Amino acid sequence: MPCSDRACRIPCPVVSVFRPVGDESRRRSWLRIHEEEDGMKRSAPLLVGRLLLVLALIFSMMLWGVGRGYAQESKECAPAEAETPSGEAGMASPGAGETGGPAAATPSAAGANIAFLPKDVVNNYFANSFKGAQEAAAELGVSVQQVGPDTPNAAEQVTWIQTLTQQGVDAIAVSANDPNALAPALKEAMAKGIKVVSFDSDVAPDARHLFINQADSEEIGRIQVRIMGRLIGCEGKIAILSAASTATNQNTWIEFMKDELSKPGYEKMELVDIVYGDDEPQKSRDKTLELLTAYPDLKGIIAPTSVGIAAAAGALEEEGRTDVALTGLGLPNELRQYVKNGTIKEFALWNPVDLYYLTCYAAAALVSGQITGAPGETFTAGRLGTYTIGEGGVVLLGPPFIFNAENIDQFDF
Ligand code: RAM
Repeated sequence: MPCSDRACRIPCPVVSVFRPVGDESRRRSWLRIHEEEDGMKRSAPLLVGRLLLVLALIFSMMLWGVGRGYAQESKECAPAEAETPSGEAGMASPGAGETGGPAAATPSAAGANIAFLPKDVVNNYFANSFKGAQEAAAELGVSVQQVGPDTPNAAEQVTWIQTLTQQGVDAIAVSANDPNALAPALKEAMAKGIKVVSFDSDVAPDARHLFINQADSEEIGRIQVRIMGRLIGCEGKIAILSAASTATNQNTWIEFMKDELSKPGYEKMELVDIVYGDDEPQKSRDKTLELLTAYPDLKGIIAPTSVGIAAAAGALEEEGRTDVALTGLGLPNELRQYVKNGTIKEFALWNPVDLYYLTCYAAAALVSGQITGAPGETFTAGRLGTYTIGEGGVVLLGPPFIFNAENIDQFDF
């Protein structure tokens, strides 16, 4: 009988991602846990002496692995029931994007002007993914623009919201550097008839019509701790390198990381610090180096930010700190070299191009009046299929991906 993720912990499940071929691959990805056959169970019954020898060998290998900062096995620290509501191979169900059944009418917002206002326009996560909005815009006959600060800055986002409101755009899609600081300006925009969609990083719920969430926030938070647990054998000091201290998305994920760490199985993992690199490469690098200095026996860093994880990877590589495990959220195109040279073994993300694509469709559906943002309403997002608005006006893109050396070359974003 193969080892079940919930039933046993050693030998460990190997987590990998696969994408189905053809159009389906553009709509949905799944994460599956391929359970490795238990070698001992495949083998013929062993003599007691041989068994003891094997166990002693495994034990000493584990000790060696933990000693150098990496477990040689993909050991899960704690069962994953809480974050697997659908039971789909250990990951959250998309909860939206369902296809099949009668499709909702295509929104007619032709001619609308939709403005995207990301945390900043320099970050590749936003800059390179805007093409998803452009793709949707071409299909919908709407026009899109992306504007915003050069560095993540809530005050500058407020100024941009005011400018866009004066320009009379039809919709603003915003990834917030601060959920509350942006709220008054967004409410003013809404009062003038502008549709407001938050994506990636939410604003206060009464300051937008919809939030397009890239994946279940709880799952995003927990999965990063679970990966780290596997990497360090569930033991050692870890730190979080975040983005802005006010960023809604990172702060939400960090709360779920802390909750995951409070579960039985993580007793020997200690979160010693949370630092903020503000999604700026140099600051993120400096914060990484400060962590290494402050905690010489640090075993791992979780960076739930694409800017942070790339900067941390560069710093660890330069410092030759192969004893410090690194995971978090990042762009395959920015982390490929670090995955190939072993600095990062696994990290997570979703498809940010699809996030822009979906956000554009949602904004158009609001502008056309097809939806108002109420839970239960549905809209169709082109190649991604039909989505249903959930509680709190939240739409989920889908489950997160896990990237590793085996699959990273399949992704180009
Ligand atoms: C950075 C930003 C963004 C986040 C990604 C993972 O690019 O902080 O908001 O979603 O990382």
